[in-house]
Amino acid sequence: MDNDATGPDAGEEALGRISASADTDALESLRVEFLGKQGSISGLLKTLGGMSPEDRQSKGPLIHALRESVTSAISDRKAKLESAALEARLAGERIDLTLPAPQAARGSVHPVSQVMDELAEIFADMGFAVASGPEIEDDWHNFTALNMPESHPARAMHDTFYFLDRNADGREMLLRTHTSPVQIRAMLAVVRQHPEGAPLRIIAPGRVYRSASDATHTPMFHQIEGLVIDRDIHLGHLKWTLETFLKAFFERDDIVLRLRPSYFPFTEPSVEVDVGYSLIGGKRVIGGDPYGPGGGWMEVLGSGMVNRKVIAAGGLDPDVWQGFAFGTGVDRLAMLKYGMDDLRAFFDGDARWLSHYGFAPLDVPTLSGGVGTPA
Ligand code: 2NL
Repeated sequence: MDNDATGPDAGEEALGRISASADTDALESLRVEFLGKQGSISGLLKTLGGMSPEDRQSKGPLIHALRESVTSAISDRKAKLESAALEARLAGERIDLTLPAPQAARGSVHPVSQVMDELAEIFADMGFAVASGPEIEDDWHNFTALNMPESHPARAMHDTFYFLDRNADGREMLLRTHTSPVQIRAMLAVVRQHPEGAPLRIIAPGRVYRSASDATHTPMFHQIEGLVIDRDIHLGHLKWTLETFLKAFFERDDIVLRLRPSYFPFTEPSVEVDVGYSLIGGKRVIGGDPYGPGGGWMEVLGSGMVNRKVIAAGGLDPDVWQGFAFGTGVDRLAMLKYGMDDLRAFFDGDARWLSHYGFAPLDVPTLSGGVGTPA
């Protein structure tokens, strides 16, 4: 047997074919051809067994060296082909950072939520806590405790949604028509916690329900009420509190209030609070001179000194404790501050309305951006 299979030519040819292999598949067939079970170099290794000791001594090292050089040539080529494939992939998949980023869908905060946050912030600065309570109420908390006994004409004026069944105490159940029951519950809760039962400073914002539906009334709307109970509280405290609140909310110092006598069953005396408006660019804007051209008064709040009967219903002695209370519509406040003209659109759930009037999700409830804010 001649030594062409192990000679320099055979080795060179194998190494040349390996370095010329175009891809890993071609390389793998070469590996099988040379080093596989039936491979040519494996065949040479097998011939060693049948050789004379002299032949084995002279050819053995050559055959082993050939196997080694082919093995390492294959693994070198394999690494090269793989890194070339990776380079090609990276070149093909390169990201163009100059392309415009895809638009991420962004939610926005509903103006009612924004205004509720603003109100909580303003009243927190004046020492008020936020109270909440059930939207499904009984007629005692919603009416009776507020000096509206059964068959009181004011009950009929509320267009109440009633449930068919009464509760375990035999009370009629209803959707609360105002947030006043929250304040009754807050008074009773404080009385349970402290023998004194007061003082108390709370606001109660939330959803309320009345069976009315037209351009300016939706069956569900939002109200905020405030209640202060302490010793020696009088109308002056009420006026200062509302004036401070309205100036902060509408972000103007030139806000004037007009208090008119009124009637609510739960307050005595009761006052309706008007605020002066003026014209900016043909639009009515809160603040400015109500007696100037196009100016006037707009009713924004109802309020009064808490009726003695309501103080007593809250578990307090009306000879010791006095208080004032007020209430207004959150939706209407939002319309006045941010310039919407149709209440119904508030609750249509039309995303286009939200993108027009909504607020960025991460906007803190800073008090800025109302239509009346001078540029
Ligand atoms: C309005 C008027 C008002 C109150 C609400 C109240 C609550 C308690 C005791 C006494 Cl617990 N009063 N709330 C007082 C006066 C007016 O709301 O026009 N609301 C939209």
